[in-house]
Amino acid sequence: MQLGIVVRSYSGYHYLRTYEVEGGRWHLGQEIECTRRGKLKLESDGILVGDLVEFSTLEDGRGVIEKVLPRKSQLGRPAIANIDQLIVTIAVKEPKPSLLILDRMLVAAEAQELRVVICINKKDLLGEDPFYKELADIYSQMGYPVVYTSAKTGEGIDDLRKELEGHLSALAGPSGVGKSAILNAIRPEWNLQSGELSRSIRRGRHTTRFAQLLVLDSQTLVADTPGFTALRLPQLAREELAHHFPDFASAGPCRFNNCLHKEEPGCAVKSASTVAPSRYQNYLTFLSEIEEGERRARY
Ligand SMILES: Nc1nc2c(ncn2[C@@H]2O[C@H](COP(=O)(O)OP(=O)(O)OP(=O)(O)O)[C@@H](O)[C@H]2O)c(=O)[nH]1
Ligand SMILES: [Mg+2]
Ligand SMILES: [Zn+2]
Repeated sequence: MQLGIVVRSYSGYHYLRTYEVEGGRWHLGQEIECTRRGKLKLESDGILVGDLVEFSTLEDGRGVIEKVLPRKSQLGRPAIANIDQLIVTIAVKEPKPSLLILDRMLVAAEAQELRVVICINKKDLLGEDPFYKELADIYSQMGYPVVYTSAKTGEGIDDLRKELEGHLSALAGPSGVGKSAILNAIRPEWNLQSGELSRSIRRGRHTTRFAQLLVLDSQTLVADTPGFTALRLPQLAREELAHHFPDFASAGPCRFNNCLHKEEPGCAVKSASTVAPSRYQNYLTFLSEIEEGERRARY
């Protein structure tokens, strides 16, 4: 049985690159078109891009996926398995960045214990607006690398490429922020489709329809993924949420050790000068969404 990593899927076919691991290093082989064994026991959500599989080969050179190996990580949006790093991508000005969506992506990444890089694209549109400096400061103080890029001028593209090296990453972010354009700037031969924003509302048009893994070198894979306009939180218990806010950890102990950082007296998070107001507000929003979901599940 051979091993493969799924790089893209459509209309019932899965395309994978064969691989072997030797001394912790990947050796990628050729691309194989596969179907799946009918009685294949599936992980949840079927076969995802990034899945590591065992496959057998048919006489015509095509393959049959026999088994999906246990996943090291799994995201719902973008739907991808086994990445170790998420490049959380937003854009300057268009589409207008939403800290709520940014923080949702970060919670999803933290819940899967992924390394995170924040990429602020369209740097060429930056101008003097202090908002972006504040934004970069908030997140770099939390320990996330923040990289400014411009797929248009090429600025910062090398910095991002360095962050990718040696990782299995995915670019994630709203439609139209330039995920595909950034990857084309890294490697023009990829020739990914990149699309205009809608003229009136300056939003993306969901140009990328399927996730696909691209090979930068044998140790570096990166996925282009479809953008979204809205994003739900992963399934979490209310007590868990604060664990996925790394900036809350430095706030010191609250009076109650089961503090949800809402209205409790002696809450250290609520009064912490190291927690940005937008972060705390978004935490409260997420907490009420989780509580609402728990209430609905009960009835
Ligand atoms: N000014 C400027 N425009 C950019 C930059 N990067 C991308 N764009 C433009 O933004 C638009 C959207 O780019 P895409 O690469 O399609 O965005 P995407 O994130 O892949 O969008 P989806 O595939 O829909 O998720 C295109 O018109 C690009 O030319 C940039 O750095 N600066
Ligand atoms: Mg795209
Ligand atoms: Zn508290």
